[in-house]
Amino acid sequence: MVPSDASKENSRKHLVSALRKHLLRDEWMEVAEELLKGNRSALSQAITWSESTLDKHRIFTQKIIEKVLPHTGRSFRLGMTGVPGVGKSTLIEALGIRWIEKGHRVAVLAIDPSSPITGGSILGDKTRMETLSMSSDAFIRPSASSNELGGVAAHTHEAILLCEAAGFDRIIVETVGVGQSETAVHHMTDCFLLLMLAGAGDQLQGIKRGIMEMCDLLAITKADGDNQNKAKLARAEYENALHLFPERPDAWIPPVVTLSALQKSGIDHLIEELERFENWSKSRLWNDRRSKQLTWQFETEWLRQLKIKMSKNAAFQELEHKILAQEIGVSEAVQLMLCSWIIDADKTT
Ligand SMILES: Nc1nc2c(ncn2[C@@H]2O[C@H](COP(=O)(O)OP(=O)(O)OP(=O)(O)O)[C@@H](O)[C@H]2O)c(=O)[nH]1
Ligand SMILES: [Mg+2]
Repeated sequence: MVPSDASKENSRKHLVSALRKHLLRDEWMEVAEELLKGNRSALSQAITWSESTLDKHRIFTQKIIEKVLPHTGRSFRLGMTGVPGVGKSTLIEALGIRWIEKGHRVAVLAIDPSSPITGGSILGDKTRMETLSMSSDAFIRPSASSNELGGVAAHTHEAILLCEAAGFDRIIVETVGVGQSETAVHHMTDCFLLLMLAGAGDQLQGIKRGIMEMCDLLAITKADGDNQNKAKLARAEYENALHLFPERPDAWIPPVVTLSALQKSGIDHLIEELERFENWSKSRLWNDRRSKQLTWQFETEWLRQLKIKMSKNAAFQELEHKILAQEIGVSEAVQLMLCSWIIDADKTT
């Protein structure tokens, strides 16, 4: 029997779709396999896909993450923050090199929603991390440009997992100390390091209490030359301030160290304190903190995706207008929205 035109067309479509699936599969699979071998180009490619808004790339990312997930989680995730110019990049260079000398592999990620134009503070900064960026045991990546913190947070979380799968066991997540991004970094790391300058005006006034409460370790930077004495004084002052905070659930008292990244002094002491914290944490609330990281990520991500979906929804826009026209209260509007949503979901099941 001669096949009809319709059935020929069907089998052609079937073949094309099977071939496309095969090619797509090969593309992400190859990157995932290379990434697991520690290939930095594959890691870069995977992170680029994870930052893309194309559906195809989202699918690639989900597939890759699913494949590499069993190989993640075995790193020390260090969050680092401090005002512009405090010395973050210079410290990352010194700390990263020292860690590599000790046999680690170091990944540096930036989270900086405040500068969508420069794409994160790291971009213009690679010159301050010249030696580190040339090492084959280092990987440096600026954050995706985005105005929106939730988006950057999601990308950074995925980037952390991908770096871990590629064998990086020391991950530094850097942020400029401007508002919300510290909270995001705190939520996605095991240890939060706050960098402070000595003698920068009225010392304790300038820092938000919230950030000091979040930090696990505080470092006074640029403790060299004439600045050494000021740095010592500042250390005593911050130690006192930190003692006044309520006791933490893990009973850890954040230590204050002084260092000079330029002269490479105090770096080993910082590493010792980081290791002391890691050990302390591992014998106490490590798993709890990791679970909280995932819960926070889950909540942030579903809210973000929900917001994107809702902003295109006609009923949502109508309710928003009614709220602005003061025809309806916010709480009632949300309730109506959820009700119509549940009814819609029921209809489709
Ligand atoms: N004296 C001294 N200067 C330092 C030290 N660390 C950094 N600097 C200088 O401080 C300036 C700022 O250093 P960065 O490392 O770029 O600071 P940053 O925090 O990364 O700055 P942003 O990327 O703008 O947020 C540079 O001129 C550095 O050379 C240090 O340990 N001692
Ligand atoms: Mg910098």
